[in-house]
This record gives sequence, structure tokens and C-alpha cells, in this order.
Amino acid sequence: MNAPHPDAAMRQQLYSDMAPLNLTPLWESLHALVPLKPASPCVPTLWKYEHVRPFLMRAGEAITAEEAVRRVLVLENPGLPGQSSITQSLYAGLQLILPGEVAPSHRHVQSALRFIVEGTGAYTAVNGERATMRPGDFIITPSWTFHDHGSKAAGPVVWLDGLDIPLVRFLDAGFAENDTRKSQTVMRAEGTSLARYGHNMAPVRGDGPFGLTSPIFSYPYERSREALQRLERDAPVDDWDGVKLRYINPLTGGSPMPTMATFMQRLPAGFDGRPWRQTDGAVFSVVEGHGEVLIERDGPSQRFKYGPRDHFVIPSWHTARLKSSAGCVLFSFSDRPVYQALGIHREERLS
Ligand code: 1HN
Repeated sequence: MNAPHPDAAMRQQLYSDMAPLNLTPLWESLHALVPLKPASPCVPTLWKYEHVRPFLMRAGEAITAEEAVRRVLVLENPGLPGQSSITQSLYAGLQLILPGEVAPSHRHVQSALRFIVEGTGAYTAVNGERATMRPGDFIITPSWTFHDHGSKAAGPVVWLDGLDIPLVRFLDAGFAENDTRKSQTVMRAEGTSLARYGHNMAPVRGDGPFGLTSPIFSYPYERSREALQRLERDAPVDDWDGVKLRYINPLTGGSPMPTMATFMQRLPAGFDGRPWRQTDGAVFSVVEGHGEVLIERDGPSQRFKYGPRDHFVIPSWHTARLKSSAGCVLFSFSDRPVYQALGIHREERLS
């Protein structure tokens, strides 16, 4: 134990005397306020689908989609208890819809992404157009657009929800509103948005329908998968990422949503990736195959073995590397566009 500073008593008296005036001494918290490097409270975590699925099915018996409004089990980071957050700025959950159910129409400022994990034949409707869900599809709900979900499937359909909820909460920018109707009236044939914007072409006149968000709200898995497959065969594989592509807003080339970037990557069989770190915490959904991710920060690395439908999070500025002996496909998302818009994104590729 160090001897107390000779002025310690005087300082404590100062702090307690000024506290009623809402004054605090910066010098006591300066180092924590301006850290030498990010010190996220978020911790690396893996959710095995085989462990989560029984609880999702129990939720299916305990409450209807309509009663719950959204029947979701939140993937809550154990380092952020009670905050419904998977990173400091992002929310993730697994949503279940059963045959014939409807999750009623509403809208909110928060942007949402859906990544289909299990089952075929549920749909989401955005601004009067429905998108049928198939495993591996990436679907967008733009900020402040009405959306409802329903299911004509024969069995359960489960998807990953990714939302910028903690970020919007931090900014005190949240508004929400229920629709007057339970389900939106279908106004356009399915696939209209993809035909207009998803073929490296765009309408000759007029702006996109969703402001800063991509006009394509469903990116089918078969097209992403085909691109990765061809690149694995015909192009160099990156030592850190394998074969990785980012989804784009075709009108801008930027991220599909202003607050979230999404990616899909293929790790070829035998991939033994090099380590990297980045400031944006990232959430992964395993689409196909098996592998492992090693994650560390100032200590021994943690090893997480993953398989299809598992989910994991790599927090800010943790060093990570990916391996796969049999090969695998990973979807991921982060709030990288926010860092980039603010000019504060950092990434380091290590060897
Ligand atoms: C929401 O609207 C959905 O539309 C899912 O499916 C999860 C979590 C918090 C707030 C709104 C959806 C949500 C949500």
C-alpha cells in the first residue's frame, strides 16, 4: 500500500463539498475518459444454435408472435447485462415466427437487418412489398418504414435481427409508431425492388425510395453464394478474410444502411487466417460449414468452435483470427459506417 497523498483529505473534502453543485474533478477520471486504446466492456461470446433453439421453441409455446409483437430471444452480451446489447452500439436477437402467425406492422427510427437462419416461407413486408425468406437471405427494414412479418411456412422460421438500437438510444433519437393495420396491403409484386435496383441498373428518373438506405431490401443467398464460389475458384484468397464481400446500396456503393455494414465471406477448406483487430465490434452468423475463431485482448486467446446457425461476437479492438479445416460461409454485420462517417475507424492487420 502506498502512503496516502498529503493532500488526500483536502481533495476528498473538495469533492464532497462541490458534489451538490454537480461539479466533479476531471483529473480523477481523465485516464478512463481518454483511454490509450479502446477498453470495451463487451466480451467475446458464442451462442450455439443447438443450445438456443430449444428455448426459442419454448418461447413459441409460451407466447404468440402477435402478443409478443416481436417474439425474440435477445443475444445479450454478458459484459453488458440488462442493456439488450450485443456490443455497445448494436442489438442482436433471434426471432421466431410459426405457421400462420403475424408480427404486426409498425415503424421506428432504428434500422433493422434480418438474416435468415432456419426455415423457408415466412415473409417480411416493407412499404407494401413482401420478401419471402430463405436461409442465408439478407433482408433490410429501412429506418421509419412500416414492416410486418408473417408466415406461410410449414414449420418454424427463425432469423437473426440486427438493429442499431443502443446507438439510437445513446443519441436520444428514437421514435416509433404502430400501423393502423395489422398487415400491410401488398402494393407491388415480390421481386420488384430487386428487378429495379439489383442488376447493376437503376431507374432512369427519380430518387431511391428509402433515403440513405438501400432500395433493395432483400439480397438472396443464392446470388451472394455464387459470387463467393466463383471468387474462391478464380481469384486470390485474402490471408485475413478468405473471400469476403460487403453488401452495397447499389445507388451509392456505400453500406446498405447508414448505420450498419453487412458482409458475407467464404473461408476455403484448410483456411488458417492471420490475426486482425478493428474498432467496430462485429456480429457473426454461421451459414454453412464449421470452423473456429480465436479472440484475445491483453491475455490468453479464447477459442470458439462454431457450426451452422451459431452466432458469435468479436468486440472492439480484440485480436481475432478465423480458421476452417472443412470450409465455411459466414455472414457478419457491424456499425462500421458510423465510424467511417465520423473519420474514426481503425483497423490493423497483424501477421
Ligand atoms: C423490431 O421491430 C423487430 O421488426 C425486431 O422484427 C426486433 C427489437 C427491438 C425493437 C424493435 C422487427 C426488435 C424490434
